[in-house]
Amino acid sequence: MDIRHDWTREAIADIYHAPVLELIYRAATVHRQYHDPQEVQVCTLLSVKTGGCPEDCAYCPQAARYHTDVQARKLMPTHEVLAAARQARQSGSTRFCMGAAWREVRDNRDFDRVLDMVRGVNDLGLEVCCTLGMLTAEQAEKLRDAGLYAYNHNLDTSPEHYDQIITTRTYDDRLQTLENVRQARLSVCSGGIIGMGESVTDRIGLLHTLATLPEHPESVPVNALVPVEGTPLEDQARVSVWEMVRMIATARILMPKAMVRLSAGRVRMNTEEQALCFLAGANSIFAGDKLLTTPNPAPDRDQELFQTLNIRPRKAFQNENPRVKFEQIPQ
Ligand code: SAM
Ligand code: DTB
Ligand code: SF4
Repeated sequence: MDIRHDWTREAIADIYHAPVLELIYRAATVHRQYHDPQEVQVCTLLSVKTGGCPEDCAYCPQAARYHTDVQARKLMPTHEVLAAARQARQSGSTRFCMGAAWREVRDNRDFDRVLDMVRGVNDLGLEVCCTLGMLTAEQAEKLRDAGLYAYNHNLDTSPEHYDQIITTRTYDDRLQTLENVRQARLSVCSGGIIGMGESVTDRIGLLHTLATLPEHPESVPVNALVPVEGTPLEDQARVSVWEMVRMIATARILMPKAMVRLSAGRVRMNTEEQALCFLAGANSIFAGDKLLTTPNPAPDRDQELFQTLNIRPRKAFQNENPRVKFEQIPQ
């Protein structure tokens, strides 16, 4: 099957609304054509700069304007970050993602320190990823030169629903950052969140935006909202596993080569539910008992999950190097 970039919303809706077992079967078939279904990428997240963020993302416990239990902290010292990265590698992670509660990257001393962190984590042989908010093409290039492998920047929801969730920046700002990241030949990680009160049409709209980008993101995180007390979305109802499955399966069919990441929300899913998500084409997870600020399944629970489902953690840098790919195939 060819990789398509011309998906219509109607075609995506037809896939999304297929009978769920048929949808899983189709997604599992695509998954097997492009990936080893026994292999799951294990990534670790670390919040290197927590809380105090000026943005108003309605889901986020790190926005300064909401009163949550998250305490704002300064940028972590590099040696502590590298100790956490070593620990992550020790426990089988091959990708290490550093998050900062920033609206955007600024050219200041903190950014220079993040560049040092990137160099250090890259030296450990881990795929380094950052999620630092908006950034310019020049900043993306600096990160790449320091050894960054991937940049995470989520579109979160559909263009229509965006201003219900965030008002302090626009969807176009988000798309511009993704373009800047691409221009620097970094691997792109971009996905969204379900369970924020969006309609199914919004979910289809998000998938449509991702699947019609000039190049599909190499990695697509699908998050279930973790409702946090003090945020405007604190009382949102939990999404059912079938909604996660439909989202993951549709993403897998639309973007066959991407790593589809079963991200936030695993803490409320049992083994059987997570197995359905892997069957539907998810092939990456975040490990470690914390995401950025909220809980994630304990390492021994994940070890059991991997044993029960006979899943193997994937090695680092197994994808073709996105930089090489970019150079070989002129755009
Ligand atoms: N400040 C940067 C930004 O917004 O791009 C990077 C960090 S931000 C916390 C990274 C992503 O985490 C968000 O884009 C959102 O998709 C996800 N996220 C944040 N809070 C969440 C929650 N409560 N539940 C699920 N996903 C969440
Ligand atoms: C993504 O899509 N999910 C991760 C990662 N990318 C940065 C973040 C989830 C955060 C969940 C809320 C928290 O722990 O603060
Ligand atoms: Fe800030 Fe990112 Fe949270 Fe939005 S999602 S409030 S930008 S840390």
